[in-house]
Formats: sequence, structure tokens, C-alpha cells
Amino acid sequence: MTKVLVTGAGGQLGRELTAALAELYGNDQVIPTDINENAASLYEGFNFEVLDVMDAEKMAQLAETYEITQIYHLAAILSATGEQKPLLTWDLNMKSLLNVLELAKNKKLDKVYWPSSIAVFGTHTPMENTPQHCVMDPTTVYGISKLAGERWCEYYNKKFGVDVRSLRYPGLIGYKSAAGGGTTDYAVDIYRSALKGEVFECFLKENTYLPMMYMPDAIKATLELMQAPAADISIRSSYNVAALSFSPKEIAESIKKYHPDFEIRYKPDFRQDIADSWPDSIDDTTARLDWGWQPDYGLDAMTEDILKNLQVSVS
Ligand code: AKB
Repeated sequence: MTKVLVTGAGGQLGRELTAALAELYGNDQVIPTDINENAASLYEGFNFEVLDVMDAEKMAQLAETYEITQIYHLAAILSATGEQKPLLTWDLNMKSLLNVLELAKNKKLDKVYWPSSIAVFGTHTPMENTPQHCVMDPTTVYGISKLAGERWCEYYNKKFGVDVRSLRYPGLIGYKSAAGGGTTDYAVDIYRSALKGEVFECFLKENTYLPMMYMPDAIKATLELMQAPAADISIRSSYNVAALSFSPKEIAESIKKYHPDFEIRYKPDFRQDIADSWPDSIDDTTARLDWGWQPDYGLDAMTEDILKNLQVSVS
């Protein structure tokens, strides 16, 4: 029987992925964990546990207690926050992944999911339709940790048979919780400003294109990858997956179709350099061929769905 432990369950992706996993397997079969004990309030009816992912002993003990068969290891420090705390970011992102991979090897877990990111790419990477295999020279600590993590995932798969699977997520856009610490997060915050009637101050320039994905597509991609037969998974580092590519100007235009008075101003900061080092768009042919990846949402469909469903308190 599948029994899943999720790390970082209080985060933007963690909340939505945990809900999807609970839908699939049942609340009793999913153990949400987070370092922040306040995340417990999100998980009434679950066996929520406080877990610092650097604590290998506690992680192993939880795996034993709950007879865990799969781990979704989502806890990480993202790109923008990572540049403020480089050594902590490296320690946390790498040690926690190695804790999970060692546990999977020693306890013979069925599967592990670990997200990588478009942050693995860098200044010498082809920027348009970035291929699955190409030059990868990340400029952020977050990107360096994700690239190293990809190598470790492939290593544990090839050397020890750990069934670890991964996606290089683009910027993820959801409305159910606030994002935090990423370079692509302007595309989450912009909808909240629009609904509050505020002028949105964007930390990127108007023509900065980045690969993005609406959260329902990200959840769909993750579950489809995890449910695919192991024989179909040809990439054991991390798959390119694509859905959208747009600039701040284009997302603002999409919002204006529903809120014609919406205004955006541009005040680029240190995150502009990070964004400039990342691809504009991604080639995800291998994911499409291996396990049938296909996104559902375009930019306007996402905007319409978010503006319909996002609740903001206007103060
Ligand atoms: C970030 O901006 O750091 C993340 C990512 C692209 O991995 N959203």
C-alpha cells in the first residue's frame, strides 16, 4: 500500500501537492511535514509532523513509524532568498536531498519525488527552447544546488536502483497560497495586486521572458511522472517541462482584459540578473515522448481562472 511523506508541506507547492496526493491515496496515507509547526493548522484530519529536513534521524524515524513507501521532498530555499543566505541554502538543499536519497536506499522505498528547476540553466545555456541536454552553468546558489542535486539523483538511481523522479519546474503560479523567495514570484503577486486595485510594482523589466506554469498543470505533471511505469522514465536527473512563456508586460495585458484599469510599474532589482540568466522558453519533447506530458493552461485561461477564484482581503 502506498504511504507518502511530504516535506515542505506548508509551502506553495506543498499545500497543493499534498491535497492532490490525499485525494489520490486518502488522508491517512499521506503524512505532511514541515519545519514550521504553524503548518499543522492546514492539516486537520492528517497526521501532520514537524520535521527539519536536515535531521536524518527524525526523517528515518517517521518513515519507520508510518511505514512510508514514497517521499515527496519539496522543502528547499529558492533562488532570491538563496542569494541572501548562500551557505545555508547549499547546506539545506543538498543535505536534505542526500538524507532522503540515503533513506530511500537503506529502507528500499518504492519511489522518491524531488523538484529541480529551470534555475539549473545559466548564461551559456541556449535561451530559446532550451534543450533537455545542454550547457548548464547556473549563477545562483539555488541553481547550483539543484544541478548538483540532479547529478545525485541520477547517481542514486544508477548505483543503488533508487526510483527517484524529478521535474525542472518553471515558475509556478498558484492562487491558493502566497509564494515566497523566488524570482518568478512576481507572477503570483501580480494577481493579488490586481484584485486589490493596487498599482503593481514589478521587480523585473517589462520584456523579461521566463518559463512559467499554472499550478494545476504542475500538479498534473508531477502525478503523471510519478505514476508512469519505471521503464518509461529515460531521464533520472530531471525532466524539462514547459507550459507558458511570458513577460511582465504580457501578463499585465492579460489581466487588463478583465481589469482594464490595472496598472503595472517596473522597478528592477537584483532579481533581474537572476531572471536574465534563465531561459526564455523550454523544450520538453522528452517528457512528452516518455510519459505523454501535455499542459492544459495558456496565459489567458490561467488569468481567468485565478481572477475568478482568488480571494483577497482589501484593506
Ligand atoms: C524561483 O524563482 O526560485 C523558483 C524556481 C524557478 O525554481 N520559482
